Amino acid sequence: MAAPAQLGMTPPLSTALPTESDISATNALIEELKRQNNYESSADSEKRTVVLQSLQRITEEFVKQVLIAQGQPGKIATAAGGKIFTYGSYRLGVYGPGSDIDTLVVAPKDVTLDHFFAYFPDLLMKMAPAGAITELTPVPDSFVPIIKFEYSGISIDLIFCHVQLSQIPKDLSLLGMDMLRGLDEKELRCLNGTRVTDEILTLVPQKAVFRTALRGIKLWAQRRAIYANIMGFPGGVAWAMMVARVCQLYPKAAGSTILLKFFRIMEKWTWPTPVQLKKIENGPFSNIRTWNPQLYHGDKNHLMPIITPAYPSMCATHNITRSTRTIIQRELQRGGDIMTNIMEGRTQWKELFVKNTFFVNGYKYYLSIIAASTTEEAQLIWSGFVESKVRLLMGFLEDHGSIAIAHPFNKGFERKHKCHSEEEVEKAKSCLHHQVKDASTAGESIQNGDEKPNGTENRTTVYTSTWYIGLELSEGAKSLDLSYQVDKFKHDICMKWEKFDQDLNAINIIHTKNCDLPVDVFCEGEVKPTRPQKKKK
Ligand code: 3AT
Ligand code: MN
Ligand code: MN
Repeated sequence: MAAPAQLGMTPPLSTALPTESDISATNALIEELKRQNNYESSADSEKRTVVLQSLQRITEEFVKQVLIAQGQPGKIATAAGGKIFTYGSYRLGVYGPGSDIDTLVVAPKDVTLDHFFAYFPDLLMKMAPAGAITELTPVPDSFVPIIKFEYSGISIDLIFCHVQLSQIPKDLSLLGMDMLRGLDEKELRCLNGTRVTDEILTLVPQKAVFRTALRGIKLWAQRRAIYANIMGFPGGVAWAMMVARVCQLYPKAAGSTILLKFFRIMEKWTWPTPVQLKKIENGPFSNIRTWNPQLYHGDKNHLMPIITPAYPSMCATHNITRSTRTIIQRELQRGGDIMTNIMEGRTQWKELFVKNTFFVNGYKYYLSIIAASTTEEAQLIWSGFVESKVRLLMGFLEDHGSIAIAHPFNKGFERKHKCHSEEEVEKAKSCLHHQVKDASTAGESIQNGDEKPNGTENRTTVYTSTWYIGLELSEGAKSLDLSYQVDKFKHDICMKWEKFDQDLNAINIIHTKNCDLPVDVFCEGEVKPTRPQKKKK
């Protein structure tokens, strides 16, 4: 039998087959992942298949209706077809019970994005079983225009792209470059998710091994709070590419071995050498740029570049900062040490997945970044904007002489506050100390289910989202005056936003000592830091 073609830009480091103990460690990993509720039941997976079949039928009907409205004969409109593709964790085969299905609708050339938003929501409501579609939210103006909804309780992220074909064959493939012809940058972005996931899968030697290892890495990264592209950590695609690269280097290895090698290789990686799964391709399109640190100054600044394989190759980790790189490297080291112990039988998998201690035993000082609005709709947009800018504040903080590390928590916290007077509204927006101390000074925090519509009893609800940055001070740091950085972020970035509305939105940044952290950032069983006892004189 001919040796399989080499996957990856360098030959494997080892083609050794797994030993018995590698296999039993892998089985133990799968058992632990099951205990941690990482796999979905086959009945629930079957439900996903049914939903996707329905979305395929709705897509075909959508294309047909648009073309008929354009005056095409019914026969041609019906034959034009349309096809759905998936990307994200569903496509990679590493989804769990709570995962969404990231889905792309591909239509023929005469069907446009405007048609997608004009027709698809109505068709969903008409063609899906009664009551199956809920929380339907079209977001046409986002970076990637999207229709979000739940279908039979499964979250769907639906995006759209057309290609330069008048008929979509049932076996259409988006690999290669043929389908990129005539697309603008925005359209390319929509095809990109599917193209990247499909290509990653073709570049790993054993898909099942890759999936098991990636499930392990994703769970580890989530528990350690280093999973979130928007906050300066790798996202799902970046973690997948790192694992895929290790799979290429150990093509015959079992999942447990991949995890051990993952930590050892990534910990010692000589950044900014990029992680890439194949050579970067150049395409025939002069208007499309691919990642190239020799050519582009911006690309040279990437600290831990992980490059997507599908043309046009891009850096999936351009958000990583000096601080988050340090945090990631510490976690890789911790993970590597635990992995060695697991493989040598000295500890168990669950130790790798122990939750982070960002709040419990993290920092003495935190910054709380609070975005607030007086309506839920306004807050959705405002908090999304502020979240996408938190990394800029991290950059300002990193440039401050007294700060060694500005460590963001990977998720924001959403809260609601009932206010009984204008004064309380202002307080809830501007000073959130009441979360910690006295609820009555700036509106009560609303518990789930305790909500009354605005207006009753003269109440206003204030919606807030808060992100936390832990501050590690430089050696010998004395002053922690961050007013310049904070003001620049507030006034020059957040409040300069073209949609900023003084009557609806507010932004505030406050210093928070560990003992002043609100209780809801702690989970059951976690002990909140307490105020040090005052020394008696
Ligand atoms: P889950 O199992 O769904 O939690 P996932 O890896 O599928 O994990 P997402 O559904 O959040 O994660 O994202 C799937 C892909 O969608 C990843 C990325 O290519 C794209 N994506 C997600 N969020 C954004 C965003 N804000 N902007 C651009 N692309 C995004
Ligand atoms: Mn997803
Ligand atoms: Mn998604």
